[in-house]
Amino acid sequence: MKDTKPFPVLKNDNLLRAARGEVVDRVPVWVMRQAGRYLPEFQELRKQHDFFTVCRTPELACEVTMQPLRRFDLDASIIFSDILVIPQALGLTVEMHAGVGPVLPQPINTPEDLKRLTPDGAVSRLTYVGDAITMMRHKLEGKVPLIGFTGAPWTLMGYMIEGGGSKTMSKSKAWLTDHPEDTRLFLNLLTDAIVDYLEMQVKAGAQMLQVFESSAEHLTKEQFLLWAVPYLRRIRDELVDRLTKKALPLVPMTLFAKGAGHSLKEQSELGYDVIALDWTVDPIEARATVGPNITLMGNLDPQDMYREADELRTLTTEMVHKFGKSRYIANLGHGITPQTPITSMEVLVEAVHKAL
Ligand code: 1CP
Repeated sequence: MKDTKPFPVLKNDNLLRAARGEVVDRVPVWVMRQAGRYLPEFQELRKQHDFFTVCRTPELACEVTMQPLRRFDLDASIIFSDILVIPQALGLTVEMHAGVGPVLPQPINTPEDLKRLTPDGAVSRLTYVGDAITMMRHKLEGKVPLIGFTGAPWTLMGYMIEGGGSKTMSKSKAWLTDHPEDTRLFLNLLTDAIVDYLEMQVKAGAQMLQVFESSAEHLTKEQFLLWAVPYLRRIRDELVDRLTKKALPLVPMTLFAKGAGHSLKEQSELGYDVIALDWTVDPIEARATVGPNITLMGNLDPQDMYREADELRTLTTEMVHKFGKSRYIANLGHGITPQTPITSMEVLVEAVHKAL
């Protein structure tokens, strides 16, 4: 039976206040992939359960989501799942291979293959994510806000064509020139599924949303503006429209377009509340580019987590000083990597909170 009790009152809302440009008690900090392989308790649980079983079983997804919060004084939680649950809901098989990452054994090779996708009712095959979100809101007891997320259209299209991660994305990039009309169809199909999916997450209790355009790094600026930006805009516009019409909470949204530091101005004009930066972007330049009315998130180099504690502390403090206390959420510039020492997370979180 569905839990319909009201959610516990939020005690630490610094993340949401930072996203809305309100005054914070302390700079909020969380870490992309904060639940994951660098945690021994995650490794332990993964020995017993397949990756997508964890995603599909709300009790397990909540347990993993909770793991980093037990160890570190973080200001946000992010529901445990993966961006590739949308391709699964669209009818593709996705397997998680140890040491390799996601593998899609029957990728989309030609425009003809798009007929294999099953967009009708796709969101109804993702209700397990909503169930995990609702359960997690109760288990959090209002400690910190819960973030929901999705992959963005270009990034998802890439995995679906390449059949997994790719260093060059050469097949998907070939579509942009060889099949521009089918590319538009594909990206629009994904955009529709994403809007449904995000609306469902808000209904389930997500208090903030993040859109991961992780494969933006493969596009030229011109391609990013043509093949990513219009769909990112549509996601934001249609979601706001739906949430407003249905009197659902207008939760803050973050856009993380990795490798698209060349287009921060354009990103800042899409309506997202927060723009996440990868580590190649200079905080001072980013602020000058986007102006004062948008929140920035980031952007420590994940490799800095392998430095000595003193060095990491200094780098983190310097970063927070550059961004400042208003309209800022501290994070890494991409996901935390599997060999990161646990102590580095402790140093990072403490240094952020003490910096200002
Ligand atoms: O075996 C394992 O346990 C696999 C490791 C793992 C984990 C812990 C994968 C495989 N996904 C995840 C969880 C995950 N994925 C989260 C959980 C919430 C959190 O704590 O942050 C999130 C937000 C994601 C999102 C995700 N998956 C992205 C976008 C963010 C990013 O890193 O750019 C991408 C690109 C993926 C695909 C994916 N899933 C897993 C891997 C190893 C990858 C990347 C593969 C590649 O292309 O190299």
